[in-house]
Amino acid sequence: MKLYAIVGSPNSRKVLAVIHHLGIDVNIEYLDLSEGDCHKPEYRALNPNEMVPVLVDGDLKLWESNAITQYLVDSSMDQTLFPRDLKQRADIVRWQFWELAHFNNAFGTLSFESVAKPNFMQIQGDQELINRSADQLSKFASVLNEQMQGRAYVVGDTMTIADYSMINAEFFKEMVPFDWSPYPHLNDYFDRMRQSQHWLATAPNDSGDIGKIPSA
Ligand SMILES: N[C@@H](CCC(=O)N[C@@H](CS)C(=O)NCC(=O)O)C(=O)O
Repeated sequence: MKLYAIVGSPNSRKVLAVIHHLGIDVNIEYLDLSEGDCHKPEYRALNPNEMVPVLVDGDLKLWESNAITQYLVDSSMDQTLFPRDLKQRADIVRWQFWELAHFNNAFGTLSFESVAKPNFMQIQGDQELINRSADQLSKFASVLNEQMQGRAYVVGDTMTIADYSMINAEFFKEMVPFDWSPYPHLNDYFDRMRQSQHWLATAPNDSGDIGKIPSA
């Protein structure tokens, strides 16, 4: 199997953490953001969205990070990250849909406009989008905060792929213009998850490495 990824990309990190957690052998190819590798014809043939991550397994070219996490676990012997039990799976899939559509849509837009654009791309973020995404984030952060009260993981009693999906933008958490103080259970959860060994293993060594091909 081969995974196309970008160093520091939140959606790449969520898949890389699952690969690390499973301890499976996947060939990782990092793309160079500044060289526009995502937009080259050979890459567009793998993912017409021109985004990472993409997993290639034989004739399967799979994009969408959450789909990749599910496929990787189902292809392995692991019984806990994405259990076979239908109700547990539905719960995990629900939270993966929710993070993509709501929580991380807001958090991701806020991170991109307020942090990534000015710091990594030397362009100004869109203030209207910043305001709107911060507004949306406050609504969805409340939902996650409530869910995390008295719980260690989003679903069940052990870590699942829903957790790696949920925290994918943690790198940006303290950098975005957003008051996280009303969400103590969410904050505790992020603090625990960001220290977990498989997540930590996916962190860039240096923020200067983000988007670049790591030196061997
Ligand atoms: N829904 C997609 C989103 C993928 C995505 O947003 N990828 C970003 C990096 S985290 C990307 O490839 N950005 C490069 C670009 O847009 O040129 C997924 O979950 O895989």
